[in-house]
Amino acid sequence: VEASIPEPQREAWLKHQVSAFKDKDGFESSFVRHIETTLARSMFNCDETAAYAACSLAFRDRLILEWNRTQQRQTFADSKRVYYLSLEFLMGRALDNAMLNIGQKELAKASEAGLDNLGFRIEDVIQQEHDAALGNGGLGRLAACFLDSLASLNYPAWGYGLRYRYGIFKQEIIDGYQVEVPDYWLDFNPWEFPRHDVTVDIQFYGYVHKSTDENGKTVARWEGGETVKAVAYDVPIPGYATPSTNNLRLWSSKAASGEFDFQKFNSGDYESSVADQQRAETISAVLYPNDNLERGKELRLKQQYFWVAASLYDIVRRFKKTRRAWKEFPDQVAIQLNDTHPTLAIVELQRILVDLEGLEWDEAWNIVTNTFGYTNHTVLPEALEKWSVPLIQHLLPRHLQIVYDINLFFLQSVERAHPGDRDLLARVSIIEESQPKMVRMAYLAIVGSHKVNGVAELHSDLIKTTIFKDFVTIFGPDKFTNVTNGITPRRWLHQANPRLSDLIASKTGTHDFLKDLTLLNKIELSVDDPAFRKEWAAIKLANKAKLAEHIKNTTDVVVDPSALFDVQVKRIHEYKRQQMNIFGVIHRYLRIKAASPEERKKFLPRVSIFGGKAAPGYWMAKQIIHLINAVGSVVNNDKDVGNLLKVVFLEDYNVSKAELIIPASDISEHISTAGTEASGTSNMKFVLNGGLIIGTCDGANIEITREIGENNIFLFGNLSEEVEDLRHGHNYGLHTLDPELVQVFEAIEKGTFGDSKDFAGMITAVRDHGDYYLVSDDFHSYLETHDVIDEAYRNQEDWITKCITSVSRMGFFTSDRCINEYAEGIWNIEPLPVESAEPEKIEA
Ligand code: NBY
Repeated sequence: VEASIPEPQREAWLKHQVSAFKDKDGFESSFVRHIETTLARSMFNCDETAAYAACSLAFRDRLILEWNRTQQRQTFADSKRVYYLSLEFLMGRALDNAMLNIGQKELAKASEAGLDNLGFRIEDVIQQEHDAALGNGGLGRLAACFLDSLASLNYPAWGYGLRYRYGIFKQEIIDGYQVEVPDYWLDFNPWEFPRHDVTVDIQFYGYVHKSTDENGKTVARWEGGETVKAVAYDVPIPGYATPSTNNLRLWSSKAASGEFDFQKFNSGDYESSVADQQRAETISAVLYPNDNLERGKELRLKQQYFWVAASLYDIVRRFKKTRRAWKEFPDQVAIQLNDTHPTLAIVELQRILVDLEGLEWDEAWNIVTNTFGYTNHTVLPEALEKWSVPLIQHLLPRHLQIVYDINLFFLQSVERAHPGDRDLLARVSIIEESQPKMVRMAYLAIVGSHKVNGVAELHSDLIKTTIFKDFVTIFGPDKFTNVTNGITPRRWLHQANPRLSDLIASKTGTHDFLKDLTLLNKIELSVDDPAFRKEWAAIKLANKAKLAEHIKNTTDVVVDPSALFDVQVKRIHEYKRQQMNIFGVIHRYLRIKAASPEERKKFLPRVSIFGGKAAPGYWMAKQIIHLINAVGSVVNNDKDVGNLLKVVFLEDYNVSKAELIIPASDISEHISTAGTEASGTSNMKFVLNGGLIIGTCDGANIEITREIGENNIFLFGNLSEEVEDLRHGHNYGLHTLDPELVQVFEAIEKGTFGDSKDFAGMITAVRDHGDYYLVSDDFHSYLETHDVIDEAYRNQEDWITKCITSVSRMGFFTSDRCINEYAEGIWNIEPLPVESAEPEKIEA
């Protein structure tokens, strides 16, 4: 308020209001101006990198204007906001998305105008951009899809995350092994705005002083031992076909004393002043590259607190400006915790309210629990976060006291409701009585939130009946809910597969299905239209040819675009069972080899495509990558096999590669052990792009089947209810290996794919260590189902019918539907209509 321009001078401002380019000519002029001024280049030294920069800056100008207006509108309307706290935002590229969401890609793309007229091909310019890869996999990409939907649906929403200097590592495959290379992505990033004036000092370590105030009340004051500065970097998030442009705020860490400590420097202690600076900057330096594994590192805990404390300070500062009473906080603020990574926010808000704002414990706790919602993304025990009590004691001494108090009051209430049940108290205690003691973050998140949700129906049922069972008894079933995941059709259909998007629009009349995905059902009426079917098939073939070109360029393997493309791209993990897939490929290879030349003619040509990163410390995952590559080098060079089977591992799978690969798939694999994949979201992307899927009865596969019909999906394998008994059986020696799997193991052990010692771990895990992921139990059913797929693919007419029908029924899986469910069932917020109060109009 203090910084705003006084009334008499505003006229000059309004007269000079900046406006965005409106036509091709305006775009060209903005482009050239940025080349010549912002970038200090000219037509004599403008390469594709410069063209990308200028094009981005031209579109960014438009975006910023809407972004400012949206923020003004939201501040003026003063309605409830939602804050999405996520340690990961897997955004991918921004330029193409911005052009499409703003709806002005045509201006830049039209032939003989826009970029073309200036000497560039738009596709090449788009390719110049480095992915923003601040995430591992599904959890991070879900956060990015949610931001797109929140803006597209006009919800007042902010994302809060960390501005990692290094995102997920770049993967290189060298001699068949994964090698990790750092991902330095900030060289030129026109999509972020440093806010050097928006900073927060964050404390670590130190001591807690307790004293008694004039009313005899005990007050705690935490005096930190180390201070680090959080600097805000803002990223505009454009909505699709709406002016709404939301904000993603990423925090970067920096030494509190500025560049470095001048006092230390001047007194000759140069080294330690530099060391302080580096220690501070280390906090936001790198994304932890594990998915579904928690390792309890001190730096990770520092990252979590740094980010949570800066975000809460910011949120509370914004709330305090409205001068409302504290009890109204949950009417103005909803905070969603993306997994347990931000759970310290619960403790931090309680600390702010009690220690700094002087509220009574119960009043504060009421505000806290009404503010937070917690989303769980996994039931895997190794992925459930726990932090050691001594570590928290050391780093955040006051927070540990608050955690103990939260636990004490919680256990007291449990004791009142279930007197004498000592086992129950021990089971639900936030503190695990181990050596050392541990804080169970999921339990803390449940106790400190008003809603807990899983991410697909089966998963939400499982958390209620297994890992969080006791909490359903304590809080009742209504605290637990389901929001099945979704994906944004803007990036995952319109941007990734423009021809398919346009073909659909030609049948539905408009591109309105991108805002209301249920409108896809209209294309089912055209399922028998020969011209439509022909174009549908032509688009798939063209997408496959484009991927074949990429495969040729990056791996030297030549694949036939008319072969069946069988794709599994996702993080490499034993529970996702890429090992079962490659064992299946080996089985197919052995069958081809054993067949006579006559019999070989009956095989359907296949290309098996893999992609995905292994966490650097995940030895078994790396072995799986190595086996896939070893099988590829044997199979792809075997004259007996020819085009009947090719095996490809695509390096460095990321969001941009996904946009290339997914539209080119015929069959994709979603084959996790039943009950282990919380939802999966790429399953939705593949079906939406006219591919079919082979999958287990797990995660969202089950709901996809319900929507598209069981004739349109290839399900196989044991059900989640059977998993426990099967595992139990294995441990009591009732494990007889599937005979076809035995043949596969024999081939590997004979050295068919190189030194068999390299792959011994994968074999022993199944044969000797209890086959925890049930590879052998599901193997036969898996192979049979692939034979069914071969037969189905031979009948191209039926196949295309299945694809069209499936796409038409995918409307449910838009992230717009998820966001509306969260808004209504968890956040209690409403969209802010764009035609509502425009501050400049009112004030002018
Ligand atoms: O979240 C994924 C689930 O595996 C997938 O089934 C679901 O569809 C998706 C969205 O709900 N989980 C996931 O991607 N998890 C992580 O990436 C992750 C990252 C870090 C840690 C744990 C999990 N960690 O503890 O450090």
